Amino acid sequence: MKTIIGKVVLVKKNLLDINDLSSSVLDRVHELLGKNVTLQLISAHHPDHQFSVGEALYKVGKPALLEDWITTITPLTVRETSYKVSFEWDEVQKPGAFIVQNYHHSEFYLKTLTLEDVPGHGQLHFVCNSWVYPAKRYKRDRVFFTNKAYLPGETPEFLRSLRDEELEILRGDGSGMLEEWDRVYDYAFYNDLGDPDKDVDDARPVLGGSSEYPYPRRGRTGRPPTKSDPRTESRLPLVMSLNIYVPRDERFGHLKLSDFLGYGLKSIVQFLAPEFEALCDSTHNEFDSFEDIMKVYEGGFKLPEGPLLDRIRDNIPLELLKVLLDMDSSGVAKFPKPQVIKEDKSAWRTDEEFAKEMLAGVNPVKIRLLKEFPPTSKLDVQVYGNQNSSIKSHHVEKSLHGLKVDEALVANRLFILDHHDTLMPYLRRINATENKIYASRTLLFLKDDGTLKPLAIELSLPHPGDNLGAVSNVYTPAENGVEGAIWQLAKAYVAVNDSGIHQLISHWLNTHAVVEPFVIATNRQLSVIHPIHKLLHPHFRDTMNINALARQILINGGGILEKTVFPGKYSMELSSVLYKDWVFPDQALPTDLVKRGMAVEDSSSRHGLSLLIKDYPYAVDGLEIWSAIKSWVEDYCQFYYTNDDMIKNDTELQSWWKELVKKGHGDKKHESWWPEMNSCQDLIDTCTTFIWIASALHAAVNYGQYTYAGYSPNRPTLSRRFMPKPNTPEYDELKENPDKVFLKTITPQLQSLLGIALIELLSRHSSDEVYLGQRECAEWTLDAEPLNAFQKFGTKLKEIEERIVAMNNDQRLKNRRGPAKVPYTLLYPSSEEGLTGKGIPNSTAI
Ligand SMILES: *[C@@H]1O[C@H](CO)[C@@H](O)[C@H](O)[C@H]1NC(C)=O
Ligand SMILES: *[C@@H]1O[C@H](CO)[C@@H](O)[C@H](O)[C@H]1NC(C)=O
Ligand SMILES: *[C@@H]1O[C@H](CO)[C@@H](O)[C@H](O)[C@H]1NC(C)=O
Ligand SMILES: *[C@@H]1O[C@H](CO)[C@@H](O)[C@H](O)[C@H]1NC(C)=O
Ligand SMILES: CC(=O)N[C@H]1CO[C@H](CO)[C@@H](O)[C@@H]1O
Ligand SMILES: [Fe+2]
Repeated sequence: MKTIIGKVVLVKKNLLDINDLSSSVLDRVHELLGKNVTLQLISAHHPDHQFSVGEALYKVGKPALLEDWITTITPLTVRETSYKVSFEWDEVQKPGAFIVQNYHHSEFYLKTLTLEDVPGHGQLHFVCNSWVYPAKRYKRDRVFFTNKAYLPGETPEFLRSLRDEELEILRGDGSGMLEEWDRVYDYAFYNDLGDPDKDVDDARPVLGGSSEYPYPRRGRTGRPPTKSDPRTESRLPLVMSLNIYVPRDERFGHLKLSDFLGYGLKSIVQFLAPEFEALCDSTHNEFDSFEDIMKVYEGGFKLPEGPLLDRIRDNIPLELLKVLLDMDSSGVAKFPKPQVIKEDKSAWRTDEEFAKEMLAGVNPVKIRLLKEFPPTSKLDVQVYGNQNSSIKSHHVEKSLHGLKVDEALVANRLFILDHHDTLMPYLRRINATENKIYASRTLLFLKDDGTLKPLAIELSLPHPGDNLGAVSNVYTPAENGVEGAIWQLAKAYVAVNDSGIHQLISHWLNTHAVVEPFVIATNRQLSVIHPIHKLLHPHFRDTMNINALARQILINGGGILEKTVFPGKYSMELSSVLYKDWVFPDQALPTDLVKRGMAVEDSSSRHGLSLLIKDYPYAVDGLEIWSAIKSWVEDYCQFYYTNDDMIKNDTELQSWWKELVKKGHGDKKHESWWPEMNSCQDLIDTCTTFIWIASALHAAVNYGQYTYAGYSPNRPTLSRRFMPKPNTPEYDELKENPDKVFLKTITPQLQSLLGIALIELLSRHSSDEVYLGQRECAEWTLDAEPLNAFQKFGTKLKEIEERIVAMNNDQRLKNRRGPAKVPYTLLYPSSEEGLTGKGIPNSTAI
């Protein structure tokens, strides 16, 4: 009998949860009563051991105790504690897995087990990263595997049944309400956003499961249905929102800012929102001047005394208020100054900055090459009438530097930000609310110096008669007088439009929502020892958790999103309509750029693409990151799969892909929308696109929110009046006091503050963020070649950082800074903690 010494690293619960100090005391009591934590190694049967058919192929060793739980005083500074464990071992085979039993009172977070010297094998690592609850919570044992990756067909015989059983546990049986300690990954529709039991007005359509409202699936929670509508799931009370079910290991497992963020979001909603509408009506809810707005950032802004301020003071600890609203006890708020106004307070008003932000702002993913003039509509003529653009050559030719429209078209110098077709079908309903918006088209011209200038903005409303088309007005640039004021307003309407589409589509739908089915399908179908599970897992971190929280308080009926973006209660419904256009392979950056006409294929160029606007910072940096991800994925996949048959033969991989398409994105299961999974290339393309979406694409549209929209006049989220028409009192007011009219039109004061507080939270990096090219645990796999390839990936990302810095300092690249002098860093891979406007975390985590 030999002894193998092991080291277990874990985090006790009381360290993560300051409200639960009693758990450590109770654990000690249990320990004194002889109830403890045991580990048992699992190996193959001894080769010369006889066993009959049907007998388990593996052998479970004797239980070994975690030693010194009582005497190991939990240090308060270091979060992890390590324990010694001594196994008695007489097998020849090395262990391939272990079982852990927790007989304590409370759960702990098990990080790793390291066996120091396995006879004949040396050191052996088990990477666990999982919450282990008291044994009575589980029907079957908790099993963890070594860090060697195995394809299903190559799994050692004795681990095979354990591998399958573990997946069965994770899939669950599809029934019952899921509890805190459960680990089940299952699918559900977005049917928990509304609350029909409260009021008809609080009901929302079920998103997902119908051709009218297709949607990606979310994680199932199994809460009972509402009384009024059996198809709608009941909601958790707001005070419970942080307890919404997600599989245990998907919850923020770390003592970090994101816990704090969750708490912060909840506080904003719980204590600010209820009074909100009443307050907005009863208070003078306008900024009176741009100086007034500046006070928000310069420390002179005070919330009016009244119920809101009282509520805030009574309910939110001062410490939290400081972080959330930068507010002191007297109600004076002071937000950090967003970068867009740091260097120059008024550069945001220029046409150049307006256009530059379409290439290097927070929503750089919508601009397209204009291929026909005037722009046309794809809306159904029978329903909507003629929705083609009313922009004429005479509107734009004065600004084309001597070119005719046709010449500019042929020279690929006309671009468009087109928000016409998307919103037109919703305009009547939205305009019947307090929000007044237009469908918009913005035409731009590519100048010789590589920058864009806006040529014309068309704002359209539906004709009052059915299918009679659009009523449109075209505005062209003007600097002074009332024309100048009108032009500023026209740009603001476009910005309102763009900020709503940004938040709902570019951000929420195209990253957060579409990623979740991948998280679910992977955990259900690919074992933790499957190499593709190991590849993708880092990119899942916190996504289910933040999405669950979002359903509770952000995107729900009456939540912050509906309050702050222009489609109001139709917001989520609109995102469902746009999901109809979402196609997975088109999310690959090169494909997206080509589809938008922003690049053409060109095998002689770097990355095989030639950009039509050479200085398009999102695309330039994005392609670098894209190709770094791609080579990493190639190196990794080619190590495990040496031919296409291995892909077809991999049963887990095939079930995974089938389930993702048929269930996870089950409303888009048409095969032509998806790549097949028959070759190494299919796998590489799929994993590259997924990693791109979850990491870089999300970073590009998320972490710049405060930079650009933290100053609401630059990216207002609401518009409340239409454009003033000549010979009206509003037009006269515009002549006299254009700023005042501007401020009366865009997002009002309190909604602005709510919005600023929200995006400040969302733009932050937490202290324990893990960036692209980094791993939390160096022993994440045993296989040497993937480890080397990963190192190469990290080195490449460092080189990209240097290149980005150099480009940002290059005066010739005018779009990298623009008039507001904000360097483009949203795809700069690493970052520090906080509000930095850069960094690509591995996953869609906030
Ligand atoms: C819109 O323009 C396209 C392209 O010129 C044309 O084919 C179509 O008939 C126009 N639609 C209407 C309703 O006039
Ligand atoms: C915003 O965009 C949508 C479609 O993308 C459009 O229908 C809507 O009218 C736009 N709103 C404004 C204010 O221009
Ligand atoms: C695929 O599976 C079949 C049957 O299990 C096996 O005979 C074949 O060798 C496998 N091919 C590859 C490339 O792994
Ligand atoms: C970050 O992303 C890389 C690239 O795929 C991944 O290998 C790594 O594990 C991730 N880090 C963590 C721990 O999330
Ligand atoms: C200008 C405009 O189209 N306004 C319309 C907005 O919606 C309301 C309600 O449908 C109409 O009455 C307005 O005419
Ligand atoms: Fe996000």
